[in-house]
Amino acid sequence: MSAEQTLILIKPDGVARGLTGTILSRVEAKGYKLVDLKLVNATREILEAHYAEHVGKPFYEPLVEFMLSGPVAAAVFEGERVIEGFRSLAGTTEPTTAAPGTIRGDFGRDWGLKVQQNLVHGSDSPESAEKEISIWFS
Ligand code: IDP
Ligand code: MG
Repeated sequence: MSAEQTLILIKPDGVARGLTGTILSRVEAKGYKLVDLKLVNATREILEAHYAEHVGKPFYEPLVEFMLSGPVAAAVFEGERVIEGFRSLAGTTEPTTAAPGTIRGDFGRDWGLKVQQNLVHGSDSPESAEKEISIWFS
C-alpha cells in the first residue's frame, strides 16, 4: 500500500501576502514529503468540482470569487496520517479563533468579508484527497 497523500492549497491571500514559502516550509519541517507543486490560476470549473460540497451555502459564491482572485499554489504532500497532520497544522476554519501556532492562527484574521480568507486548504479525508489531487493535478 502506498503512503497517504493530501492536497494542500495556498489560497490567493497566502500567495499575495508572500507566505507561500513560509507555509510550505512548515509542512516540510513537520516531516511530510513534497511530491508535487505548481502555481495555478484556478478556473470556475476547477472550483465547482473542488467545492461541490458547499454549493448553495451563503459563502459559496464569495468563496469561488476569492479563489479566482489570484494564483493559488497547489501541492501534494505525502506521509503517514498526512491528511490529519496537515489539518492540525492549518488550524480551524475561522482564523480569528484558530489556535496560535497554527497557520491560520498565526497568519490569518477576519477582514469583514463574506468569505473567510484563511490562507490554506487541506483535504479532509482519503476520498477527498484522491478526488482533489485528480482535480488539481490531472
Ligand atoms: P475548511 O477549509 O476548514 O475545511 P470548509 O468548511 O470546507 O472549511 O469551508 C471551505 C472554505 O469556505 C473555508 O476554508 C473558508 O474559506 C470558507 N468558509 C467556510 N465556512 C465559512 C463561513 O461560515 N463563513 C465564511 N466563509 C466560510
Ligand atoms: Mg473543507
